[in-house]
Amino acid sequence: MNIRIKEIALVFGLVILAGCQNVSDNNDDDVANVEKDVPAVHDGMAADSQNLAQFAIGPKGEYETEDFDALKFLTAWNFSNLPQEERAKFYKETALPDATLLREYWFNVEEVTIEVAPGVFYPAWSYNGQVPGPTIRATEGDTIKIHFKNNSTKPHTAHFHGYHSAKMDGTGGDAEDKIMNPGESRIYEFKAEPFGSHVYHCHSYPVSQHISKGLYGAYIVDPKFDTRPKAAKELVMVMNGFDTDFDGENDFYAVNTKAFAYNYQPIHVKQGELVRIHLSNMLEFDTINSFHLHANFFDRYIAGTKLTPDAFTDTISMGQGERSILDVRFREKGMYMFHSHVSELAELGWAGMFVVE
Ligand SMILES: [Cu+2]
Repeated sequence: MNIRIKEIALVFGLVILAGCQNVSDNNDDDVANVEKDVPAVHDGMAADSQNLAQFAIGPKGEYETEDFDALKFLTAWNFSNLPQEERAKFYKETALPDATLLREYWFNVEEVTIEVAPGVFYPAWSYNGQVPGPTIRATEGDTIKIHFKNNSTKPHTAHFHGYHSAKMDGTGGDAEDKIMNPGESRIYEFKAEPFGSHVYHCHSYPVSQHISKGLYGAYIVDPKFDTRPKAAKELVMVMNGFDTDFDGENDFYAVNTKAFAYNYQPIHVKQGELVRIHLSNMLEFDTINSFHLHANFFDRYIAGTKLTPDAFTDTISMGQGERSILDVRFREKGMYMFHSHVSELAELGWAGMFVVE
């Protein structure tokens, strides 16, 4: 981490602390307005210096573009974020005789510049122009058919976690499993199974480069017979990061790409309702990532592949490629932080806020 990045980390770290001071007031603009709330100096020099420092440095800058709507991404799957006419170009459902669905997706690999922190732009490789890529969602037993086109300048694939044949692996390992050169197209087809909260990503080589550049997304398979409590709200969170100076280390971290996205725009939920988070870790370069929720506990379903929880906790750690479903009911109204409990990652962008109403 270079000195400039450390300075940004300090500023963002203070943003988090400043955000904590506003729990009593649920105005979305609070975090951006903390500089107005500098406290008066009281007795006790050291404590006041600390307070002043934490309040005097507020968030620096605003996002310059609206290239990716991190709030919409939370609840968008199967291209549901697009207007119907546009959506039909990328997603199609067909009922099959066995009462399952054929779900077809059109995936284009494109090179795009994305804003990963206010004023910080990153040359990404993307599925359909966005990082993370579009969330795929099906019911166990459905058929997934991906119409894959490489519209970029490097060879790419799509490798889905879940059951599939070797020729659909997206790794080039099978004679029929071709890595797609620039301009080439192919189809990936497989049954949606097992149920769980999975991921997909490019498996072209070096994989570390193709993942760190942004080629990944969430792939959710709902159980055919679901005995879990029904969720009132479901949220897709992909933990990621960006090496903006290309030194093999991440400089910014996030859930869903934009550093502090949910500090700028907190996630609104209702007291007592069941909120289900599909959490995955697609962070390259760092060996561990984590999720911590303040003042509440959640049921954790590892990989979402069972109908009974594996743990009841407020903090989990996951390596790259791991997933969990987190079921939480917020007990009290107010503003609650969530962030990586790897503190450095939180200070560099992987932090956000829930507003419980
Ligand atoms: Cu790739």
